[in-house]
Amino acid sequence: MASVNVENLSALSAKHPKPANTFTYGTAGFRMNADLLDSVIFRTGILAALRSKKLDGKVIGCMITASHNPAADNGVKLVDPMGEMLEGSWEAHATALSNAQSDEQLVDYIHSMVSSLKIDLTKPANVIIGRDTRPSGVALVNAFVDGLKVLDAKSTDYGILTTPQLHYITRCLNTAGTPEAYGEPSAEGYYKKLAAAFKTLVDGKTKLSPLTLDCANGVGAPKFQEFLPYLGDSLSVKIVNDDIDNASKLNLNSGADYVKTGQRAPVGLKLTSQDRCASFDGDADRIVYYYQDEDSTFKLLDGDKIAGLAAMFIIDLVKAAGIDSIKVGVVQTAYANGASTQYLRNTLNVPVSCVPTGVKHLHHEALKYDVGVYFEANGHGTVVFSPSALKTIYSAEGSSPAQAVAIRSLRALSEVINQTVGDAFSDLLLVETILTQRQWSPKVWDQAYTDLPNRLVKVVVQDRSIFKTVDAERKLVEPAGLQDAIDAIVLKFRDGRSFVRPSGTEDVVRVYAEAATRSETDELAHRIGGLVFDFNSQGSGLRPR
Ligand code: G16
Repeated sequence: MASVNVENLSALSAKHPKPANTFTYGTAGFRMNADLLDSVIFRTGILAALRSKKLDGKVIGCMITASHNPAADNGVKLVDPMGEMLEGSWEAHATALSNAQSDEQLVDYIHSMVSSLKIDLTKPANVIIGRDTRPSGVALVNAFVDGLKVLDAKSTDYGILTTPQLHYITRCLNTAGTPEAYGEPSAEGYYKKLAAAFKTLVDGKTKLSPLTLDCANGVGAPKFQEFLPYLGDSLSVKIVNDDIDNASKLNLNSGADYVKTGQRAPVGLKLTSQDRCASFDGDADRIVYYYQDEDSTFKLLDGDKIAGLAAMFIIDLVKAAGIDSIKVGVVQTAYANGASTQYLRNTLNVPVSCVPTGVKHLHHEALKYDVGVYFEANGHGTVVFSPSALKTIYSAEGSSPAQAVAIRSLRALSEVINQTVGDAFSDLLLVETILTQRQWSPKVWDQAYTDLPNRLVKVVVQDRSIFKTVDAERKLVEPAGLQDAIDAIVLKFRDGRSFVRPSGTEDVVRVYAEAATRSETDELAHRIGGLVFDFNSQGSGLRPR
């Protein structure tokens, strides 16, 4: 088939009419109220088939999820063959296909891609599909499969999975039988790989007290339950917020985003001073930890704290293994707490890069290091080992028993970490490994540095698309004048820092603020939020303050 079968496309497309809305492939794919998604997901199916054909039939992943968003939303993201996010340049094609106004425009765009990207439509296409627990997921999978049928793509539906499991399986399928084979391509294979590595890492160490795990009433709950038998008695976990039968409870007053944004414990979890707690988000690709201090203060251990812990541990391990030629680097976004960046640069002496929000940006930057630790403050991140670092780790023998132990730990660490994408299960095991090996409480972990007080607020505006940023999202260039007004306010606050950017997953503008004290931070966030709201809701420039 050298061109699209237009009759077939029209028949399938008629089942998925496009509403009047304009769509954009955002921070993590298309994401919005599920009622608007049918045509978008159908067309994303066409794109997935084209992507697979372009890559000689390699398996492309499709995850139907809206992650941390409310239950009424849903979304779709595509996964490239090695388990990473869809190549950036294809996002524009996804956006264009989703906005084609007619079948003719759709066919024309497909043909323009075929010709400009030299896609051979006679090649096979293979796509796998996973979804989270949202009730809207089933119909959206069907819409996606209809899109695949336009180009005769072969699909396998893996049903309910966490997002990172879908990334893992995609990579396993594409590397099977090669020297880079990543594991068995199934949820079971994933559990076995992670559990075996974790058991090696904590072998012979005194077990920690049980961890309380908030699963946001999402897919992480049944999947972690499924995972527990593989971990055996190596780890004790008490799962809370596991009600996936009541869809409206998904992410409601619970989960990593709620805990990070509100800096408070989720519902369904009574925090006491002895507890070590963690929260997943709705599709289990983010995790944050927390505990309560003796004076009953809530203490958050977010993605920045996890990055600091992981970097510290890996640096120590490569030294202990006698292979400190391996250099560690850390990637953050503008949301990283200023104190965390200072700790990484000045105490751990590691290079730190800052990139725009979205794990796709962090992942690419992290690949530049031998071992790249990347985490967003919201708890989304992982560690990637370069092929040469892995070669060094796997060929090292060590000249003392202590070196041999460290080498064994590094190998197991590269297995316990899901290197395809941020993964709450795998990150949990990484943190538990370090705390177990060090016999640290969360409080000891927290002592590495003290966070500057910070506040994240969402501002609902008329049109978030008018907000344009540069400098890794730290400065606004549009609307004109707004950045100057922000700067003028920030100057009045001790250690003040604030930036404004449009969300790529929710219909809001996010405002981040940091200052010397909690009350100054709250005031700064409030004033910048007010500025943004006034500007866009009135559409008439800045209100004098
Ligand atoms: C997604 C992305 C993250 C990003 C988050 C918020 O997370 O994968 O990298 O930090 O959205 O993005 P934004 O501020 O643009 O809304 P998730 O867990 O929702 O898939």
